[in-house]
Amino acid sequence: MIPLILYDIPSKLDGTYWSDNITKSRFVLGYKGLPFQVEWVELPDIAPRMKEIGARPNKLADGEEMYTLPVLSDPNTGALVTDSWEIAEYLEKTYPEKPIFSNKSKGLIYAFGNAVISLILPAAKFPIFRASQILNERSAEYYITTRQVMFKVKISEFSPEGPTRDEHWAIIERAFNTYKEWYDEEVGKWLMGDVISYADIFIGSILSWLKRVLHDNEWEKIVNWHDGKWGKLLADVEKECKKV
Ligand SMILES: N[C@@H](CCC(=O)N[C@@H](CS)C(=O)NCC(=O)O)C(=O)O
Repeated sequence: MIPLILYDIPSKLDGTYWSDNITKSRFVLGYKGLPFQVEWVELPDIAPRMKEIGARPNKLADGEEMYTLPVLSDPNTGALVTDSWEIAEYLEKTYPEKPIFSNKSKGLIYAFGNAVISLILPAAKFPIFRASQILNERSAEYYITTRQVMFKVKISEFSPEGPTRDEHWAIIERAFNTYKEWYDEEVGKWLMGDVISYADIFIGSILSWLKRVLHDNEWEKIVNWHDGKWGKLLADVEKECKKV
């Protein structure tokens, strides 16, 4: 089998990867045991590089088009797939062994992912601010400029220490309290009990992103909630998905 190619954004961190959306694809590839190589693309180079290889842009909520990563190229089939959800669907359809949407759970997991994001999104400016600090210089400059336009505030106002940061922490903690309630509905370490699914990969990718972009003492705070549940879940997902 020819290795697949995953297009990812580098950072200054050890191991380089950081983005939650791209980690979702890495985990699915790892879980399914598919060989792959990574091509690192700095943020300002995504659009020209994706145009060059013929990848399609993503559609944003407002209908605008934007080139985003992850993009996956599969030289075994000629497929070139944009967007982490479509990549998961493509890999499941093309390589059905070791399913990530068992028991026809794709629709439910799609809804689950949206629910997960909607709870944490109001605090996103905090991890986004931290992400701006771990990117390589060109990407950081691009990221800060584009996110300032997106949120219509200066990066220094994204999550200043004090009441704004405290509110972000309160939102994140409430989100994880709710995720915990959902996990508690089943016996077993995964959302679906004893079978790992894309739902766990989704949460695992968010945990991985938080662990990577936040400061160590900030990640420790999350690890200390719910008797260490989130650190353990991330370690379990990484183990199943052969941390790459
Ligand atoms: N819905 C997309 C979102 C992907 C996305 O937003 N990717 C970011 C990196 S995490 C990106 O490529 N941004 C490009 C830019 O900011 O120009 C997915 O799940 O793949």
